[in-house]
Amino acid sequence: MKTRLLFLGPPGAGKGTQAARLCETHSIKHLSTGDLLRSEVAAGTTLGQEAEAVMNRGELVSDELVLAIVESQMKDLNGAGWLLDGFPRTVPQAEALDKLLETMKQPIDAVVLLELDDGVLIERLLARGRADDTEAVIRNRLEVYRDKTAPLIDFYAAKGLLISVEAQGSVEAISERLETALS
Ligand code: B4P
Repeated sequence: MKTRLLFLGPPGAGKGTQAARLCETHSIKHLSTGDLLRSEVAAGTTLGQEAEAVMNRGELVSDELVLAIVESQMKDLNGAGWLLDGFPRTVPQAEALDKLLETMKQPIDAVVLLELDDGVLIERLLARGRADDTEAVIRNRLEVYRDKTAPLIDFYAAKGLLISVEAQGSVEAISERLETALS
């Protein structure tokens, strides 16, 4: 089983949902930059105040801010396995992660790309109804994904790390597909 993982995919593909299940089953540390940013917002920290407006517009929080959060969290990682969910989201974030993992001597085992049609993504997110889940904001997030995050597909494919998983269907069916792909 591969246990040093990145989850990549458009907003609403189910990265958070599937990452939580996989990490629970295999006792892997789950690190979601979305969740970490939302905790900062809820706690009303300076960082959270800076991030909130950006997230509610469907834009990406600055690379500097996200990298500072990730670096501090990764200090606590041990060899037991980790899953970075929603990070990296830009090429500079991916390059910074490469450097960090090199110093930690913990190479990535696999990058999972969850693939899903825009129509289903929009339906799922509208049903979730978070502050950043209005139709106009979702459309902006999809555009930001294509522009800033989708280039990472080629970035990781070139390293031979990319595994694509169809993210259509029930949560259980997708979990089974993932288990098979990573075993
Ligand atoms: P994230 O928190 O990463 O969330 P997401 O991409 O919107 O959703 P995800 O793919 O995790 O979908 P989920 O499982 O929740 O990002 C939010 C924001 O944070 C970003 O827009 C950005 O502003 C900021 N951010 C985060 N990381 C950043 C970074 N590295 N750099 C800069 N900014 C960053 O599923 C969605 C919904 O579908 C849920 O309601 C779920 O219950 C449902 N669902 C899941 N699987 C389903 C299935 N199989 N069938 C039906 N429904 C399903």
